[in-house]
Amino acid sequence: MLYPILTPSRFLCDLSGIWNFKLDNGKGFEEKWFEKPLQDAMTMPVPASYNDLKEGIDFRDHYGWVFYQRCISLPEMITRQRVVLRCDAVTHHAKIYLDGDMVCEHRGGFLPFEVEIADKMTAGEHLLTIAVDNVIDYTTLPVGGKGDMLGGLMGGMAEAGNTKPQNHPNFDFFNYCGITRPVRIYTTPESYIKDITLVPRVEGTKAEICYEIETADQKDNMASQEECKVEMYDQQGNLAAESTGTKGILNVQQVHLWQPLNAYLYQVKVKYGTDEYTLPYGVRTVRIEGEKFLINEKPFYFKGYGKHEDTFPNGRGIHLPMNTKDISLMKWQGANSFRTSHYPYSEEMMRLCDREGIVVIDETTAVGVNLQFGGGANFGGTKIGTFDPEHGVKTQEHHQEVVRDLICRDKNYACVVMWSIANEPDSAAEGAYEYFKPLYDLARELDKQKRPCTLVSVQMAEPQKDCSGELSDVICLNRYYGWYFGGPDLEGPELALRKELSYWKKLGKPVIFTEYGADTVMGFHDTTPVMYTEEYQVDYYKMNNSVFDEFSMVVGEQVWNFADFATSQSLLRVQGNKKGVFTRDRKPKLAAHYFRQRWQEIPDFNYKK
Ligand code: GCB
Repeated sequence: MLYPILTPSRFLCDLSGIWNFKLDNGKGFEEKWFEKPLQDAMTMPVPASYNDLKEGIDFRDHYGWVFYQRCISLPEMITRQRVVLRCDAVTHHAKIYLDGDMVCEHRGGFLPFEVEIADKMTAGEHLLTIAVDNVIDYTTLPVGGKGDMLGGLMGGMAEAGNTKPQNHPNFDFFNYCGITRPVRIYTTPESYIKDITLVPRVEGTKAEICYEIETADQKDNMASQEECKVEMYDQQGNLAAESTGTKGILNVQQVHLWQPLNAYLYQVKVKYGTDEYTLPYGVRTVRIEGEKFLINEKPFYFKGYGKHEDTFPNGRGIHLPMNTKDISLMKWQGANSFRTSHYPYSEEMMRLCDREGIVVIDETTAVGVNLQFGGGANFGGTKIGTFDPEHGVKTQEHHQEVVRDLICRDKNYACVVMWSIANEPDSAAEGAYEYFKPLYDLARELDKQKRPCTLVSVQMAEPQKDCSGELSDVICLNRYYGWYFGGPDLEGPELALRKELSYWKKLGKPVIFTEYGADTVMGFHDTTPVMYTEEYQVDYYKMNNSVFDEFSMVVGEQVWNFADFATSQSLLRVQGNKKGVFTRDRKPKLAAHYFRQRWQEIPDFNYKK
């Protein structure tokens, strides 16, 4: 799916701004709020999560639907083209109405969707309503507990007589929702470029970029026979390669590779009939060889983070300045990568990483596929077999949709070097292999670049039983030796970590630590490093890192988390998760300086011999 841009053939209009907004009181659909202007509406910015923007727990924790509304109109000359309304992310379930008619419905809160609206955009003003639902359950990704589920603090409240319907996130981040990324209208000619797929092959100084252009002709709804021209320009604006036809090869003679922290982007200009589209594109290769993760044929070492899209008061709403700041802080430390834990990040962030040379492990929304233990802070969930056909999750079909849509959206980014199919699923449970095998197969079939695939394994899965061992190209481990497991002792956990790594070593695959961390409250200090102090966090990391350094197959360390972030309330969370190496407003804890020193000494390539 192409990112919407302004080109000589395409108009683009951003609908960001202050919209009208109303929480559903249970009557929104019955009274057809989408047919007329919302009564007693509040103001609400788009894009943003709404939760932290007005006061009160009933607002923040609202369960169910909300309605966003505004008027739109288009100049007549624009409506002679194909007109598309595109939402980049609506969390988690959207129904879109134009003048009271539903034009589109979409499930899943972190990937884009679009609908053609030209026939509705007659002269004059039109009422656009987007109804958004935040309910999560056994059918959604991320997974939520069932309405009647007890467990954790929320369970305690239910037991104490609170029967109000509420979400029970089976994951450790606040269930922010709303229209969190831009809503845009764009146009194309009737015959248009629908999609572009680029696959690099590099041989010495030469590169062959295999391309495929999907086109469509609005009139007969089939691929038409307009001429297709593809040109590739280097950063100086010189033509580096060209070809014609919807399928072919771009031959680049002296290729300038995209390198981690040293990005280089070509501009691939596609012309099809009267339509034009330009795609920034980095040429690089990715491959696994034995224990090594090769980028451009050199063994790469991942230094960086698991992150969140989480800021105050935007919630999960897109925050361009913070994206820029985060990458700047990572570079200040010598970090080179992050994982989009636990959902696909905005396309603006992906494009930024392509420009900044930040390496990305790209994750789906599959978090909480683990009914046995609950995600992160949500311990104490009901014991149900995760993949139990009757009582377990019902996410398989939607999971496939998410894998498909993620790869469709992100397949051309040079920054994306691996797909993460899920975070901490119950991957050692009965039925896990049967659940995950088709998802790996699908990802491998859809990604023409054949990037490695992984799932991020939880510590509670016994390594020998974890289906990741067989299915993943790279073993990704979330481990909390010295925090949830053994803390505050660091000696026993050190032995246990070494023992576990000796097992993984036998598989002969690369291993990346995709999470390890300790909650640390900024400003807590002590001469004896006790838990929650900044000193303990540093000691915790020193212990873990020293063990990683002993193992040649450990090819990366991604700390949990880059910054403190908001979560559901629970006894284990002090105004959120405090495992950040930076605070939520991006001030460094002691550990940030420690990692700055360590990572500046670790080269991006050839760290492990
Ligand atoms: C995990 C989860 C992450 C949590 C983290 C924690 O394993 O993947 O979402 O936030 O642990 O801090 O407990």
